[in-house]
Amino acid sequence: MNSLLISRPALKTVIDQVAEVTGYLWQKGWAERNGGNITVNITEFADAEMAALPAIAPVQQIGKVLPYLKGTYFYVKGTGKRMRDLARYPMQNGSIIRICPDLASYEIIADEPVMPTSELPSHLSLQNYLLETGSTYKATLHTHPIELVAMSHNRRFLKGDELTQVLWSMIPETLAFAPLGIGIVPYKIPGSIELADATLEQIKTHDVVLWEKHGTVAVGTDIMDAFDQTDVLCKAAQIYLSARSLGSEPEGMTAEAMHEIQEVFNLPKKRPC
Ligand code: 2HA
Ligand code: ZN
Repeated sequence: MNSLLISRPALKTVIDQVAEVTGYLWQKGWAERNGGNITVNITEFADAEMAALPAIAPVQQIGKVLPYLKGTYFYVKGTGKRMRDLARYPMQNGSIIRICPDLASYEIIADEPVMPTSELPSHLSLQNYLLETGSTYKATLHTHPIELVAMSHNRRFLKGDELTQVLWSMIPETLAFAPLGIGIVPYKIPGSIELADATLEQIKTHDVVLWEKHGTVAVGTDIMDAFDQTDVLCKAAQIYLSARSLGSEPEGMTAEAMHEIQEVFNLPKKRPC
C-alpha cells in the first residue's frame, strides 16, 4: 500500500469507503465494464508532504477554468478502469490529482500515473460549485442505474418535473430522502464540456441529475451519501416499472399524501450545506 495512505488513516478510511461503494455499483449492475466514475475532494488531508510530491505524469487540461478549486486535491477513478477492480485495488484503479495554480489544469501525484475519468469536466465543475457555495459535500458519483436510464428513453419522463413527480409518488421515502427530485439533462456527448455545464445547472436545484439515455450524477457529503441518493431514486424507478408490468399505470400516492409528507417532515426546498 502507498505510504500516503499508511501515514493517513483518515484518508485511508475515505478511500476504503470508495472501494466499498464501487463494489455495490458492480453488484447492482450499474457498472458494466468501465462504466461510471467517482471524484472525492480530499483536500482536508493535504499537508506539506503532499504539496511537495512531484507530478508523476504530464500536466493535463481540464477544459474549463474553475476558480474555487485553488489548492485542492481529489481522489478520482481512472479512465477505462472497472468499478469491480477498484473495489479491491483503489489506488491502482484511481489516482490522486492536484489542481495546478492556473486553475485550468491538474497533475497526478499518487499512486500510479492512472489517467482520471473521461467525465472529469463534469465532476470538477460540480466540485467547483460545491466549494463556491460553501457546501460540506465532498463526493460526486456518475453511474448507470438500469431503471432510471430505461425511463429516460420515454419522452414523457424527460419533460419538466414529470419523472420527479412519478418517482416521489411510488413510496413515501423517495420524497423524504430526495426532496429536490431528479433533474434532466437532454442527451449530450459523454465527457463533453456541454454535458458538464448542463449538469451543473441541474444539480443546483436537484438531488440527482439524469443524463438522457446514459446515467445519473449525484453529489453527497461522502461517496456513500451520493450512492444513497442515487439508490433511493432508482428504487422508486424499480417500483414504477414492476407495478407497470402488472399491465396498467401505477396509481401512485395522491397529491395530498405527498403534500402531507412535505409538511410533516418539514422537507428542505434547497440542498442543506
Ligand atoms: O467512465 O461512464 O460516461 C465511463 C463512463 C463515461
Ligand atoms: Zn457514463
